[in-house]
Amino acid sequence: MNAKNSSFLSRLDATAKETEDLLDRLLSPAPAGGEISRPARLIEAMRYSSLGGGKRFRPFLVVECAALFAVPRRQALMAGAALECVHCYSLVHDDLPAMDNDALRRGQPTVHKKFDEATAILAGDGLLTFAFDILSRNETHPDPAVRIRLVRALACTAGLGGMVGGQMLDLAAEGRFDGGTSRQLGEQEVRTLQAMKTGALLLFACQAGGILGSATEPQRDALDRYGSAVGNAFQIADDLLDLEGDPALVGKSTGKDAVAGKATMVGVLGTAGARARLTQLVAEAEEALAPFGAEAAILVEGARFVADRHA
Ligand code: GRG
Repeated sequence: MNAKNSSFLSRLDATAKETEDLLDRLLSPAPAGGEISRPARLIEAMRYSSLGGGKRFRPFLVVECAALFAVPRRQALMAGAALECVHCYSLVHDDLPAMDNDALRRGQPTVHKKFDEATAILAGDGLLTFAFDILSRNETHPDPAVRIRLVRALACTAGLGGMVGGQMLDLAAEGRFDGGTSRQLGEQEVRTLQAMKTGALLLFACQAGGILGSATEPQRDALDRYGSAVGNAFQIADDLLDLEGDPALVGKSTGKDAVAGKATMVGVLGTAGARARLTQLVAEAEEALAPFGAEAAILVEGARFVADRHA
């Protein structure tokens, strides 16, 4: 590990710890203002789904993009915590028997295995809606117009035209609604599917920094280009991990994409082609950040981390 890499990892780790502490506070068993009660089994499952694991790379992106505009860290952490709630919900629902049917996540039993299926569905629903509660709080930003922009951007990112839509395309490509016959997608179709299913949340992380910091249009464009490249790279790295990763390091079962007939960039470009695309995406990410100069060095490291990750 070189010095640059170790300083990146310590900043990632610092954001992960702060996000963990914040989620621990926000998801306390006591009801918050406006709530009637927090049922013990539900809050336990929501805490199990969202605490004690995960790289917290999405909150890291929010915090570091927001830092380009000198946004107070506590505000960026709130937006990062909201995004992490959506991410954790997606993992809980993705692991369900009706979706990917996984028994292991982050090296632990998945939520429906640890609790039961109904509780896992409700824990996911609870985390998704809680994300919007977090974004709407004064602590996230004192200006309600900024909070509304965050809420709308996250809703578009997570829903029909973003992650949920991407998951639908993914299941359709597997042949779920077509008698089990998987369909070979072309490169552009796989790109669209992946940009929606995985890329959208990573792109939102970068956009959120700009929204919190009232970025100018050219600055927003730069963050969009960086976020798209990182989102794209993240999924390709994930596809490679599914093919070649060590389940003990990845914390979940691997080798499932080929069995399920999933549409992946590795399937379209081959392993060498996918690796070449990763290198190109890291270069695109770096180039997009050029207007921010040295201030954005940590985000360049972030793009490299995504491409090289082993877990
Ligand atoms: C079920 C609505 C719904 C959506 C599911 C995100 C998603 C859509 C499915 C997850 C499937 C998957 C493994 C996609 C690859 C990208 C991804 C989200 C990997 C896991 O993210 P990490 O590596 O996880 O950031 P940690 O554990 O570090 O938080």
